[in-house]
Amino acid sequence: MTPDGIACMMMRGGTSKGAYFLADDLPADAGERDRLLLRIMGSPDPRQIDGIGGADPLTSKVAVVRASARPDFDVDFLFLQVFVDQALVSDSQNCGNILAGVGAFAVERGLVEAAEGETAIRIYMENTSQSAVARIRTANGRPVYAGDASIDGVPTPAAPVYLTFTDAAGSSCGALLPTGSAANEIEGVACTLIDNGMPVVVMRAADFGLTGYESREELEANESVKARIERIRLAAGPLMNLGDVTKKSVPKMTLVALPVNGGAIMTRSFIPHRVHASIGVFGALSVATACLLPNSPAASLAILPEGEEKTVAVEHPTGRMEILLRLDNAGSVEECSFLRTARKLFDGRVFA
Ligand code: NQM
Repeated sequence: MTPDGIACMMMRGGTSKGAYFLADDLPADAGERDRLLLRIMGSPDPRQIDGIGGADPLTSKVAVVRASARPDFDVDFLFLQVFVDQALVSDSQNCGNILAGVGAFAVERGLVEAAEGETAIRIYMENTSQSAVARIRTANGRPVYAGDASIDGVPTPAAPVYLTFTDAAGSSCGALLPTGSAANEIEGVACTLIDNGMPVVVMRAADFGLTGYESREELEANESVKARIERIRLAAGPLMNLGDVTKKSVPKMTLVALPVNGGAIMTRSFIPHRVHASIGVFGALSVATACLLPNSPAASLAILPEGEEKTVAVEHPTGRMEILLRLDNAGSVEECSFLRTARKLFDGRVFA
């Protein structure tokens, strides 16, 4: 189908890994593009043996990037989740981890001219029609990947990538709290249905008879908890203006517990059928925001620093994700920043 292959760069973005493409190198027709991406990643197959996907939702991701025609942006970024064991490609969610590699990719492909020292790239996120600014290290016209910034979930330090968002609320649900309330009940479980960059249902682990400190493997082996969480997810979808979410990777389902590593809250996230090895960027932002809402199930467990500008550490199975939050006078999140890292892994041609 593609005898000469397609230009593709594999990058680690934050704690995820994906195939990055220029939009012009992929078919313009979405159906044709998705069929090609399934073939490239090797889906559907739990091992993705006949493709470059890593047999895990966190390593079966695609970034499609183009020079932006919008006046205030440098590039447009479309995120696509390629399901591992189903023939599905979804644009219904964004991904802040894969976003962390977009700035470097844009410089690598000549879409953005690099400044000396640091380059700020203004990114339009097509999935949610929202904006991000990524600040990356650059020298001699190229991205710098080596550095001493560490993020939990990645064993090697690398150059810092700072991501800043100012308009994350209601990314996919139309409102931060699509039901108008921070405290809802589904199947007898107290839930916050929230969207500050990612639709997430936040619930107390204790309400499932769990501690919230279980391993990814333990939770994935717990069939009755998984079935209950999926029932709640399917009920939450329409309440969050997401419609029937049977075939969607949102909302994410996050269980929270008291923090134990000096952070604000402990989490375990179902994304939605596997358990995240850490937590997504926007996922963490939505959970941190739920902690700020007085009547939410998360607020009763969260230990939050004082002040209108605060670092909230969301604990997860492999460490913590720190978010710098700036609140407005009403106590709502006005701006937030994350430290991530990214690394080019290979650049070549991929065959379908
Ligand atoms: O929430 C995984 C990831 C993500 C998403 C997922 C993400 C985010 O870690 O911004 O980054 O929740 O499916 O890549």
